[in-house]
Amino acid sequence: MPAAPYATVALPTHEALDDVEREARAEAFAKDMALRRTVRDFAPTPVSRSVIEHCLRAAGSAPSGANQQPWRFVAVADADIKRRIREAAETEERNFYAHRAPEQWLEALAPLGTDADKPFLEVAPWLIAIFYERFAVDDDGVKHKRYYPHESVGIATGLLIAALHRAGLATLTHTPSPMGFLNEVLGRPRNEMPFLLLVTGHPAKGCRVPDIRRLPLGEIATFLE
Ligand code: IYR
Repeated sequence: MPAAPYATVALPTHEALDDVEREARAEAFAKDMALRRTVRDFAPTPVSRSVIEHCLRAAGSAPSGANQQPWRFVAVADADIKRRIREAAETEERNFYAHRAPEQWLEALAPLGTDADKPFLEVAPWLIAIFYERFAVDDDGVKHKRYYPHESVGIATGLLIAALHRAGLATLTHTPSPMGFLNEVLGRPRNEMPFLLLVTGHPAKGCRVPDIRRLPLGEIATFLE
C-alpha cells in the first residue's frame, strides 16, 4: 500500500524583498562566496562545537531524493581520532602518489603542489567526515534503496561549505583515495559510503593560496531568453 501523502503546511515565510534589495543581496552573496578559497594551511585555533552544529543544520536543510536525507556527518575534534585519520589517509595517499595515480592525474595536480603529507588532518580543529547512505536497513533487516544519494549529499556539502565560509571559517575538501578507512576509524556501518572529508578551521597566519582564476560567467552559464 502506498504511504499517504504528507499533510501540508503554509510555505514558511521568507521576508519579502523588493527588487532592489533582491539584487543587492544576490550580488553581496556572490561577492562573499568569491572570497571562499580552499585552504591547506590551518591554525590550531579551536572552533566551538555550536558553530559547527549551526553549519551542519544548514547542510541538513538541503533538498534530497524523496526527502530521504541520506547524508551523515561525523565531526571529529578528538586528537587521537584525528591522528588515526591522518595516518590512514597518508598511507592511502602515499600509494596514490607513488603508484595508483595515472601520469595525467599527477600532471593536473602538479600546479597545486599537493603531496601525500597531510599535517592539516591533525592541525585543523575539526574534521567533518561526510557519508551518504546507499540504502537504509529497517528493523526487519529489509534494505531500502536511497534515491539520488550522490546528488543529495553533494548539495548538502555545498551548503555546508557555504555555511562554514559565512561563519568565517576555512575548509579543505579532502578526498583521500580510497576512503574506506573512514568507516573503520569512525565505526560507521557498511551502508554508509564515505563522500569526503571537510577539513575545517581558521587559516594559519600568513596562509597563502594558489593564484587561481574562476571562469567568467559567460563560460559557465548560458542564457536562452
Ligand atoms: N586525494 C589526493 C589527490 C588530490 C586530488 C585532487 I582531483 C585534488 O584537487 C587535490 C588532491 C590528495 O588529497 O592529495
